[in-house]
Amino acid sequence: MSTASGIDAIIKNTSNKDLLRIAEKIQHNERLSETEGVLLFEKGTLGFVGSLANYVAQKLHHNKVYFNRNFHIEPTNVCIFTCHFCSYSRQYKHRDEGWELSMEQMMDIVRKYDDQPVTEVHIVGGVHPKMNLEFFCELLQKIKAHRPSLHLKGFTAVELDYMFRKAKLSVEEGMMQIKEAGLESLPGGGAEIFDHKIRQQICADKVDGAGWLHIHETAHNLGMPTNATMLYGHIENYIHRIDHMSQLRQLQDKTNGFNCFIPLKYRSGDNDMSHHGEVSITEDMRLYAIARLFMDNFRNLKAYWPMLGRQNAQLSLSFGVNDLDGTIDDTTKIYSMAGSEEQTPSMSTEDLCNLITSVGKIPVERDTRYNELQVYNTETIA
Ligand code: V47
Ligand code: SF4
Repeated sequence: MSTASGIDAIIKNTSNKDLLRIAEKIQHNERLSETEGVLLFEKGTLGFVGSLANYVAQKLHHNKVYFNRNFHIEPTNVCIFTCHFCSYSRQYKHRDEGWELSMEQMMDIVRKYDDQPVTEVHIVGGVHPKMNLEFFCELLQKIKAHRPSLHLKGFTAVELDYMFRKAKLSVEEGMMQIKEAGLESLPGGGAEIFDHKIRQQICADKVDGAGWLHIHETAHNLGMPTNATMLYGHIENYIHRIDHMSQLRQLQDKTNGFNCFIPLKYRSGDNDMSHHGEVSITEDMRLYAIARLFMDNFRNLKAYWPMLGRQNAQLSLSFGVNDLDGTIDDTTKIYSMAGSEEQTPSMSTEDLCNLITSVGKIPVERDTRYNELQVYNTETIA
């Protein structure tokens, strides 16, 4: 644990004057510049960034680690876009190799959870040319009618951009329509890396960084919280990571509409970029820690365990992470298809709580907006 005396020790033992200045800034709650962010990637050892990140996370959350009870609906993996890192999608011409769920099949998934205390459904998938705004508004209305208390989180900015353009609506008009149908918040997908040159090389044909940010800003202005992601560990460099986080930090200053930041590690299984391989666990932990230090206006840093693997997600709790997402079952395929160790990602509440308590932290069930629903202690874990 990095306590106040812990940070004094870090400061005392740091000889590099730039790193020392960073540690002092963290101690005094001052914002890091982009140059300092890049410097942390270049010079900050795992021990240095990890201790500082732990200090910040402890100050914000003490020992609490959040999770929620949710399930996923993935309407289709047929997609008109051709992101080179994606192992999940199938082109429209090869749609017989993929899946396309009907309205009834999706409602069957919702009904499967009728007796379970889930609070959120996360709806996300490929961009199918025949699944349009009208279709998804009907789905949202049906789910709300069936279970009004379920929070509807859905659709990446990539899916929304396509739906709105196809319906010939502005982002503002489209967002109002889908909110009216029941959508309450947006997941963070589709952000990848905002830098134009890198984006052109990995996912040229979908909404660009400015478009992604505009969709999220519009949602925030309508009172809908959203998440933010960053796909890292492929062809980007440290400057691109900091630029991405900086753009998110600026929007958060303006709207305060982001719930959390979720770094997504590029997984190399079975896609066009497989030859790039994957970054090491040390690099993952350094990234979480630096995100915690740089993104000073994001309270919540999430490690998405189905992507990272549960042991690495557990490790990240000592590097600034305070959220492990949810008790998802095997309805999410995006990472198992990209080579994650989690082939059928499912964890019971008990498993998740044990994973958290075994590193000395306190599991707290939250809702989508991070209201605390239940603080677990050893007696309440069942
Ligand atoms: O945008 C696709 C990523 C994202 C790969 O908001 C890959 O709570 C790694 O955004 N290796 C979609 N990542 C998933 C997503 C998400 C996940 C969990 C929680 C939330 C949330 C959002 O998955 C895509 C892309 O960045 N992705 N392929 C891959 N091979
Ligand atoms: Fe389609 Fe999303 Fe895969 Fe890109 S990442 S190809 S938008 S499913």
